[in-house]
Parts: sequence; structure tokens; C-alpha cells
Amino acid sequence: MKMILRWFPNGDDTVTLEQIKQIPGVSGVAVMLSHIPCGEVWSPEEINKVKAEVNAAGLEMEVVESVNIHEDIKQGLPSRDALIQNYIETMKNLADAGVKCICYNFMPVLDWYRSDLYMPLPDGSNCMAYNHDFAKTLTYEKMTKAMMDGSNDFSLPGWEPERFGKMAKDIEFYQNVTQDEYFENIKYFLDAIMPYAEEYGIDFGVHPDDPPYPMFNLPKVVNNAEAIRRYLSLNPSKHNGLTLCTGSLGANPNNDVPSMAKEFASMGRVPFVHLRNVLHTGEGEFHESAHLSSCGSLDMFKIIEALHDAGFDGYIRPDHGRMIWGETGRPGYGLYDRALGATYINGLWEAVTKLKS
Ligand code: DNO
Repeated sequence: MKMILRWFPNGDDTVTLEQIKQIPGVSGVAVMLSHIPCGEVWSPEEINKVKAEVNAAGLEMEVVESVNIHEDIKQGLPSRDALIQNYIETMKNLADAGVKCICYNFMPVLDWYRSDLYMPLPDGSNCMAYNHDFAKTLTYEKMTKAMMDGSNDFSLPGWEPERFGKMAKDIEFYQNVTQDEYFENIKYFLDAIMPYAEEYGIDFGVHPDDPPYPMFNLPKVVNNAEAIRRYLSLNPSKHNGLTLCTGSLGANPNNDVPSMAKEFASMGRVPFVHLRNVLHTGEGEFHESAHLSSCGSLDMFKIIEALHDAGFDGYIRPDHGRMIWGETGRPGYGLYDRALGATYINGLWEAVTKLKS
């Protein structure tokens, strides 16, 4: 198991590589070249610039999160073939730079979403929260406006701003797309890239829909065990895997996360894990919590134990942390709470490993 942290290059992060290097047991970072528009090739020069910076800080760059999938590929438009060729070229360039794992998602139009990015907790920290009743009242106009006028409430890490310009059109498109048709488009993409994933030695981990509840009547694709089985069976390559995001899947109390960890990691199909805890506060409602089992609704010990027993040997990163000790920065991606999370997860991993040896 390798413990890593997500880090945003090109001056886009309040957390430095030097700080990350000082967290015990962290060997590397997961990066994204978000300045390159979705669909374009990531050149060796751009990749190696970031890699050099990461390596100079004594860290590895073996994971990319994410190389996003262009909407035309998701929608199955004729332009998808050229975009898939670009994607494959990016994979080759990343493999040449030593990247071994790509996290991506197939959520239509949207990436992840929270209704509150700064919910105050009784201990004086703040965290992100989700309320499905509120999300249902949201219109894409409201979402777009908040993003464009800089009020920032919707400034979610990993979202490319260009998504917002065409959101209305894209959402409209999906109103007539069935779940089966959408899965056909996913299969088309996977069948095209998996031979190259094998050749280049890159494991793919699809990120679950976050949260696992439908918004704007868009298809949901990776939100429970059955959907994950279906996704993995679309292409049988071992490189077609899952990013087990405990907070996304665990937001739905019906999802048994330790059992999912066991099932999919035993198949050798979990190259990457995002470990985060959430506290269920009502129907379709949760907030993120500190990583400790006792702070949320998920049993972190059981999840780590299941991964360990399944022979998991991929990457783990502590996922969203709260903002504590007065820190400000990207919601979910401050230094302190994620460092505490990494240390806690490393402790659980050591305990489980020693108890079972
Ligand atoms: C949110 C992240 C997501 C994730 C993408 C993967 O904090 O987990 O933005 O990186 O969905 O493509």
C-alpha cells in the first residue's frame, strides 16, 4: 500500500509539496494538469515539468487524478474517436513519465457536488455537507451564476470552468438518454483504451458518482455494488478498475462499504482508494467528518481490514478533510485534517498488518 495526497500543481494549491513530504508515510501525490482543456493531449513537456517539481520535493508522481473524459465521448458523438486518440496519447505520455494509475469519472456533465462547502461543526471546524432536498431545488443557472460571478460557493476542486458554459445544453441532451445507452458509450470508451492501458501498464480507477443521488435527472453510473459490477464487466481487463471512494459510496447508508472493498479488491480491481468518513444526518443528507470511525457513520477499521485481507496493494489517499486550526484553502483539501487522516489510516494499516501476520 502506498499513501499519497492529492496536490494541485502550477501554483494552484495552498498546501506545498514540502509540507506533504513531512507527513509520515506519504510517498507521493496525485496530480492533475487542470490548465489543459479537457480533450487535449497532455504533452511530455507539461507532464515532466510537474513531475520534476514533485520529484525534487522527494515525492513520487505515480497517480493522476483526473484525466477527465470529454463530454463528446460521454455523449457518444462522432467527434469521440479523435478525442479518444488524444486520450490514448496522454496515457502514453503519462506512462513514459512513470504514472501507474489514472483516476477518472464518467459522471455526465457534473463532477462531485456539495450543497454546503463550509458547514460549521460544534468543535469550531468546518466541513462540506450535502442535502438532497436542497440539491433538488438547484438549477443549472444558479450553479453557473455562482461559479461565474465569483461568489465561489460552487468552486469545487477538479471542475473545469468551461463545463459551466455549456451545462444547459449538456443537461438537455441527457434527458433522452437511457441508462443502457449511456453504458454503451462507456463500453465504447473502455474497449478503445484498455488495450493501451495494458500495453502501458496503467491501472484505471473509475470514481463513483459523488454524491450517489441523481441531480438534474442525469444518469448515475457508479453508485452501488450492482452498478460497479456492471461497470467492471463492460471490459474484462484487470486495468479496468474502481477508485473505491468510501465517502461517495458511503453517503448512501444502503451501501456496505467494507463488503464492497472486499469484493472488488479481491478481484484485483481496486488500484486506488479515497478514504473519508461521512456522518449520515437524515434521508439524503450527510456531512463529511474527521476520518476516525467514531466521528462518522463508516467503520474505517473494517474497511482497512477488508482491503488488507483482499491483498490490496494500490494507492490510498486521505480524502476531504475538514478545515481545522483556522486553516483556509480549497474546501476539502487543506493540509491539517488530511495529514491527521493519513496518520490515522497508516496506524490502522500497521495494526491490521501486524495483527494478521
Ligand atoms: C473530489 C474528487 C473528485 C474526483 C473526480 C475523479 O474531491 O474526489 O473530483 O477527483 O471525480 O475524476
